[in-house]
Amino acid sequence: MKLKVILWVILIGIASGYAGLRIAQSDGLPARQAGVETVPASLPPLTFESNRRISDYEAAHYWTHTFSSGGHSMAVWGDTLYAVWYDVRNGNADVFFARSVDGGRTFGPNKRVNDDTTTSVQYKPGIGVDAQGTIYVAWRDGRKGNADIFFARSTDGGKTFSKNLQLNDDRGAAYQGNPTLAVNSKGWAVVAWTDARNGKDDIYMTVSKDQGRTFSTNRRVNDDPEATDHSHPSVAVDAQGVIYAAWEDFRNDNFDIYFTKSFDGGATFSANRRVNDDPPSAGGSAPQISPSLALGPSGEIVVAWSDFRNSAVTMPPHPSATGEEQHWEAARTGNADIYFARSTDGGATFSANLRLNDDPGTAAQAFPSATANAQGVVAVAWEDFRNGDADIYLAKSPDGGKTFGPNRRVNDDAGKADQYHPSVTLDPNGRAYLIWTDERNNRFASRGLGGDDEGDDVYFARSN
Ligand SMILES: [Ca+2]
Ligand SMILES: [Ca+2]
Ligand SMILES: [Ca+2]
Ligand SMILES: [Ca+2]
Repeated sequence: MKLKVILWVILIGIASGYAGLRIAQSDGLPARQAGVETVPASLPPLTFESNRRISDYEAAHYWTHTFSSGGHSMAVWGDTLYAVWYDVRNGNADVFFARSVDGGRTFGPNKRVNDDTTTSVQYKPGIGVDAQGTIYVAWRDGRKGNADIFFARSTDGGKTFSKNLQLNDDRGAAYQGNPTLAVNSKGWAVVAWTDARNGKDDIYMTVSKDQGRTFSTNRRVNDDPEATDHSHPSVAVDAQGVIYAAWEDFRNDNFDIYFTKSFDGGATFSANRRVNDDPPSAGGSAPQISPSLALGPSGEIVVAWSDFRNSAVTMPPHPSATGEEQHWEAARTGNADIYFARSTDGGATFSANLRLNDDPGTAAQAFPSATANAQGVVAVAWEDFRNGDADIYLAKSPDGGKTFGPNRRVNDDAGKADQYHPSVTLDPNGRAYLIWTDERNNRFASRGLGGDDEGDDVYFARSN
């Protein structure tokens, strides 16, 4: 698998004339500058407990991924934590679930969520939990011979999951993938995904207003039916049922982050709005990808994404059905940064974009996961190459995203292994919980020698 990925990266590099491949990112810069700490008074220093492996197969024995569109594959409910990912321990990719009932000190056995008995593949799950503790999971599923969006829920805290339900309502064999899921306190579940039923990639959505028993007719979210590429959505729904969505959008012939909302439960959507503020003429061709959206307690809408405005990288559109690995590797090239914007007027306007990573170098930052709690704490996690290999970093805001404390490294391994695809969630006290894909137990990857074939693990950390 690694060889294939490297080949793709080389091909992309040749095609785009870009020479700054991942190998060139070991710039030897220190992890962070000394003496620039700017912790807001209301935030204690951000430190983490020892990392824990939560995938329960033999370490580094299979490949796994914690990727979920929008970076929402971890959820918290009281002292209980839920995480989902996919791995190949059964010889084909399945969705797995783990639960901790003690705030992350220990996790129970991993549980498979998909109920097919074939060798079909299940990918990229997202998770949510409502105020009653009902757990919702959506993922991409190949059991019908093409990519579809499937769903299950658990009303017993994850002991059992419901019979799986297909959410996309098209007939035929079109690609559906990269689902993202959000729930609100009254048991609405919103699922959006990339959908090729019209012959190119659109964003589609469905909504359940009965705790996941039934779902609405699918609706297209993007308002430019002629344009080619829309992918990687992230959604949120507030207590009143207003739905918010962001995604990466190629309507301007380069990737931008677009946003919309729905006041009628996902039947209709507002005019789509661009969130990134780089000017179209100067650097406006820079790709913005991988949005993650969350809601604050006072109606704040926060969005984090990966941004190439400080980099020479261009990223062509690609069919989601075949281009995901290319896209993942391209997202990790150049001087990609994590950018952030917030809206306090319901998405009518967004703030000036803010760069969240505080490294002085030109390393890549990619795949942000944004979350907010009911007290207005915002956290954003991402994968970060400032130390030469991929690490997980986190930045936290005490004030709904107005200001952020310094970046903190989350993973505690000493080697050169890569850590990928974080998801973060916050409890009411502002404690952060994260999962990610970790190669530290891979004896080749931990020495910087590659070797995905040896496998990787799902790791977890919580902040102090
Ligand atoms: Ca399909
Ligand atoms: Ca752009
Ligand atoms: Ca960067
Ligand atoms: Ca690392």
